[in-house]
Amino acid sequence: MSSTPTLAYIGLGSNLSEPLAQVQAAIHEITNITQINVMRVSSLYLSKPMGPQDQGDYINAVLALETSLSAIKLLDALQAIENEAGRVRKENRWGARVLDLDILLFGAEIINNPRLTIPHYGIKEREFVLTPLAEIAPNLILPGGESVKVLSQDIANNAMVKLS
Ligand code: ROI
Repeated sequence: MSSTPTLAYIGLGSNLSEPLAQVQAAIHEITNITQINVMRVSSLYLSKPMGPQDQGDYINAVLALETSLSAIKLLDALQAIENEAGRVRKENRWGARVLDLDILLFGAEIINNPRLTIPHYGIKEREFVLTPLAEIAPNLILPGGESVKVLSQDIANNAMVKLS
């Protein structure tokens, strides 16, 4: 018996230890997971840090995947990739990080538990999430009814650069 896979969106970010290579390697690792089919990958973007400014610029991207995993199992798989990359959990919430993999959306699910808040609380306010998300899913409507394309057109511009 196989159930319908869930379409999920993942935000990727890094500003330590060769951020570009970190994000590219993470995309590769996610693609290699048996229960995951990566459907679309956005361009990579160079973004100014949100939060304290005494940290390097970030590489950000968003990808769309289909998976038979539950949201928590997907989180486990993504955290294993973060840990492998040398991510130290407990590190400053607003500080530099080797690799951040956030589940932005998981189908139409709304999840609020200590490990997982979905939709991700930052989607609507973060240019480095909205712009790549709108690139790969312009017609997406958030569970709250907002259009990703409209949100991305309205978000304040913070000198983000699209690479390649
Ligand atoms: N700033 C940018 N530009 N990109 C990120 O991925 C990012 N991630 C974070 C904080 C520290 C909020 N700032 C960020 O966790």
